[in-house]
Amino acid sequence: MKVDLGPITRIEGHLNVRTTIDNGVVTEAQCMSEMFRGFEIFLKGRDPLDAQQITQRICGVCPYAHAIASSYAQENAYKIQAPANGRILHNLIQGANHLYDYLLHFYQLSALDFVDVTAILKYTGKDEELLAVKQWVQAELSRKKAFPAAPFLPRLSGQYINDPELNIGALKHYLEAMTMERKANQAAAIFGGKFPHSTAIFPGGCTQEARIDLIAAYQALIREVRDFIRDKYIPDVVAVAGLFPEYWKIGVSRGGFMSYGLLPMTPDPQGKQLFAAGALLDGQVTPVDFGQITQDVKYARYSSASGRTVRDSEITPAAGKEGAYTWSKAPRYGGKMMEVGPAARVLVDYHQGNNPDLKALVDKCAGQAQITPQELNSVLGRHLCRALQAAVIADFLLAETERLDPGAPTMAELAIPESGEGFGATEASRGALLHYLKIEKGKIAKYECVVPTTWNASPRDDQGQPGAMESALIGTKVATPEEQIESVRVVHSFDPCIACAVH
Ligand code: NFE
Repeated sequence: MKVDLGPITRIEGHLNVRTTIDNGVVTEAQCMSEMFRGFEIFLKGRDPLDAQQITQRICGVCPYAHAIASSYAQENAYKIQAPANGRILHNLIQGANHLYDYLLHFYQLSALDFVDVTAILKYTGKDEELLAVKQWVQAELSRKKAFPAAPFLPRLSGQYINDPELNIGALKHYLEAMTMERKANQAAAIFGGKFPHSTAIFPGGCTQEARIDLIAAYQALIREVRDFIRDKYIPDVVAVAGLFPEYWKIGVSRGGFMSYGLLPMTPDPQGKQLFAAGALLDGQVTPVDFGQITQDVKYARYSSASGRTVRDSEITPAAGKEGAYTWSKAPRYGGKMMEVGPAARVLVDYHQGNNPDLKALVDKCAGQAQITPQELNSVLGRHLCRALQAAVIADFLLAETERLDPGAPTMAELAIPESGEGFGATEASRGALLHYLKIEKGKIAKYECVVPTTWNASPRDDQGQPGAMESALIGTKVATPEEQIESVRVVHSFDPCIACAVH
C-alpha cells in the first residue's frame, strides 16, 4: 500500500513523504518538497553586496549560515580576507545560531516523538510553569477541537516514554529550552545586529565593533546556554537513547557523508576549522572538491539540463514535468549520494582525528550506549551528534571571545570587481551549504546555492539512487502504516527544512 505522510509537522516548510508499505515495512520512499521559490533567478542582475542580505531570506532558522556562505563566496570573488576580529565575530554569530537551532530541534521539533506530553494531566507537583501548562491543556481539551492542544495534540499513535518523572522532567526542559534558545539568539544579535537576518555579517568581516561591554554580555549569555547543554540537553538525549535503543539501527542512510567544515580558526575560512571538512566514502575521507558536485533533475520539476556542475547550473521550473515528484534537485558528489548534517560533521571530523574534545565525547557516549561510531548514522545518532557538537561549540565560542582584540578592525576594505567568481562553503546546522557567485559587469551574473536539505531530502538521481532521507526510510518497520511514527522519527532526525531545500 502507498501512504502519504504529508504534511509532515514539526519541520520547516512543506514536505510530503510518499511511502510504499509491504508487510509492515517501508519498501520505498519519495521525498516531495512542495513549493518553488526561485532565489537564484531573482538574484541575477543585482549588486553582489545584496546577496548576503537576500539569501538570508531563504530561511528564518539558518539565516546566518546563508549570510556567512555568501560572504565567503564574495570574499573569494573580491580576493579579500576578513581581519582576525571579523572572522571571530562571524564565528560568534554563526556558532550561537547553531546552539539555538540544536535546542529548538531537539526539544520543540523532536522530543515529543518520544516524550508523553499527556503526563502533564496527572501532574501533582508545585512548579508554577508546569501547572500553567496543565491548566492550559485541560482547558483546550475541554473545548473538543480538531487540534485539541496544538502543538502537543493530536499526535501519532505509538510507544512513548511511560516513566512519569522523565516525561515531566522533559516537559520542564522543553519550556526552559525556549528561554535558552532566546538567549542564544540574543547573544548572536549582540554582534549580528538582530535575529533572524543579520545586518552586520558582511563580506570581509562584521560591521559591529569588538567592544568589551559587548563581549561580556555575549559571554554571560553563552555560559548559561552552555550549562543547559551540559546539564540537561546531553543527559536528555542520552535518556531517550536508553529507552529507545532500537533507534540506533533505524534511519540508516546508505551513501557517503560530507562536511565543508565549521568555524574557521584561521583568516582563510577554508583553513583549519573547529570541525574538519571532508567527504567520507567507504571509510576514506578525502578533501572536498566542489567540481565533483552535480545536480540531477530527472525527478525534479525543472526542464533545465540534468547533472550540471555548480558553475554550470541552470534552473528552469517546469511544474507539470512528467515523472517529477519534487521541487528539490538531487545533488550528488562524484555521482554518489551523500548525507550531510550533524552525523556527517561528526563522522568526517572523527575519522580525521581533528577535534580531540569531540572525539572524547563521542567515544564516551558510544561506549556507554555500546555502539560503534558508525552507528551514529541513525535516528539516535543524529540527535546525539547535535548535542555533542553543541557542547564543543559552546566551549569554543567562549574561548573565541578571549581571542578578540577590542578596538582592532573588524572589516576588510573591499572593492567589487567588474568580473570574477567565488565559492563560499560552510556548515549550516542541517549540513553542508555552498554558495557560488559569478560577477559580470559588476553585477550578479549567476548565483547558485546547494543547500543541506537539498542533499538530504533529494529525490532519486538520474541513476535511480534514492536521496539520503529516502534511503534511511527504506527498511523501517511500522506498526501503524497509516500513521508511521517510526518513519516520522526518521524524517525528524534529519531536521529537514524545505524552505531551504527549494530556495
Ligand atoms: Ni532552513 Fe538551512 C540549515 C540551510 S537547511 S534551515 O541548517 O542552509 O537546508
